[in-house]
Amino acid sequence: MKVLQSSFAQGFIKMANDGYMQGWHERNGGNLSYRIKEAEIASVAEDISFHDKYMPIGTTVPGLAGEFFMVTGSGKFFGNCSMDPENCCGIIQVDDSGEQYRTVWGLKNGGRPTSELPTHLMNHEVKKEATGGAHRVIYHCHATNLIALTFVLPLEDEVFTRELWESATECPVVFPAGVGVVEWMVPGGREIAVATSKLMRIYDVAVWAHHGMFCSGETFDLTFGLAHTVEKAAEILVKVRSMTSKKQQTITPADFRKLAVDFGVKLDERFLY
Ligand code: 2HA
Ligand code: ZN
Repeated sequence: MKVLQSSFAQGFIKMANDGYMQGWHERNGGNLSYRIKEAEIASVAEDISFHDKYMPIGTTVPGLAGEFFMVTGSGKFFGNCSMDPENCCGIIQVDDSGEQYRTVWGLKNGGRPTSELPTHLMNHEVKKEATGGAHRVIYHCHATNLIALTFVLPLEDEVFTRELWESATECPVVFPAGVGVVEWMVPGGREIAVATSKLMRIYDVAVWAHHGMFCSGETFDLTFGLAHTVEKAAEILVKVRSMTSKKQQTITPADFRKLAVDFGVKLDERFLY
């Protein structure tokens, strides 16, 4: 089978387009990666070529040795992924040392994987271990309202988690572990990758101050839905704060504890201050 006939590639491209339609991917903003299953890569073997040379990842991910990833390309526009997937997206393989990758499909005309490859792969490595291999999708988007909040809320996990949870009842059910916050850092390198993957050990969402968010999940639907839920809550909070500096009423810590019992989720008391 050709890569573009596979359900994983079609799901990848649909998610990129869904994010674009939300307005979270201006120009070349954002990036997406998917850790491909063994059976999936075997099913597209006829379309894979091992002729490209290995390039440095920019960090070391020994836990991902030999794994294949579908990724968006550096400088490529999410809005073009569905129209021109072989140029805008690619499949890469990590080498046995976890220090290099090679392109085995797509990224035509000398394209390279996303500039955030170190963060994507370090997140994948952490999540693969933390979820027993269940998480396969890492998604970075420039969600407008969440970015706006990073200018007005203290950059603390406890504050972002609690404010987002209060903004929509479903939030603590969708991201019961909460969200982590990375202070402003230069994007694209190893340092921000280390800071982000540290948070990803605990959370499925990491906020990048004045930049965007990273989400991790099992499937394209769940990962996109997670980003969508976080951004919807952020939008509600932006509207509330635009109307008033003081909430008349809200969801209280006691309410969250009741919700946790009924929905069978564990909410860390750290967020129920
Ligand atoms: O341009 O979003 O963080 C891609 C990015 C970098
Ligand atoms: Zn970005």
